[in-house]
Amino acid sequence: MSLSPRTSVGCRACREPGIAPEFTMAFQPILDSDSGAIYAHEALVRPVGGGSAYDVLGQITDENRYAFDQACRVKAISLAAELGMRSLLNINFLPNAVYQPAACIRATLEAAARTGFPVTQIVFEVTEDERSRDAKHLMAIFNEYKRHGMRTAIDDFGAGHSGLNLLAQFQPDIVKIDMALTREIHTDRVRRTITRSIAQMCAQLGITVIAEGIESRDEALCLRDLGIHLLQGFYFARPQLEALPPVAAGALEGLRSAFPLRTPLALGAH
Ligand SMILES: [Ca+2]
Repeated sequence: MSLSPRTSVGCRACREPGIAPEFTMAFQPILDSDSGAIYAHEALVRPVGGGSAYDVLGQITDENRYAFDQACRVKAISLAAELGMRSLLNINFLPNAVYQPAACIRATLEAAARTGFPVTQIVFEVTEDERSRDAKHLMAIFNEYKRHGMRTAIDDFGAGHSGLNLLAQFQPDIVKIDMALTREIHTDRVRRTITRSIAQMCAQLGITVIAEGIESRDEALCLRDLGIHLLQGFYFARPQLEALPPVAAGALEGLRSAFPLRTPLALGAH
């Protein structure tokens, strides 16, 4: 990243936005496994017509990063409004594409106003890799988003090195636990111990926890035992292009049949 985020480069980024690659969004639901309701949908970048996110992300350069980041937000909000999304909308953003937090949020606010999508339903997710570069800059962005009533999330928590450091400086609304911790968690005592500690820590800080990358009923049940009921992953639904996919028939029932009338166990009970 050659651009310094807090310089007047931001003005140039707005005047000379570069050409962003063509793309669209797929959506993946995040399930509230207590109520069975959809808590949120995450918007995920895809090539038009389908394919891998990397087909698009591989075309991002320093020149088009700003335009791409802005276009992602507008696309996600427009599609969410078109599809009648009633849940939260999680948008991944690139902190290094934001130069001046107040100016760079304008297109997001305009897209929300134009489409009638409530800004209070928007959650911005940021990954550990990105944020570790400049925590102060990220906090300025997050504070600006909060000022407008949007929520913030730390993505891929537990996959990198700086999560706890950042958490000490800034508490987001949501922490998303990375699939590196949730994969096969029911067979791994160490992963369970770490994840339980994260859940306890977040509960004490008033932060909502989502577990991502859930691919099996056993993983989902184990995470519920650890006190985490917001779940995302292929077990419930694969991302679907420009659509809001339903949760797989039987997935929620699969959880309920294991523990009828179950409420999440008290943290620290295991
Ligand atoms: Ca994400």
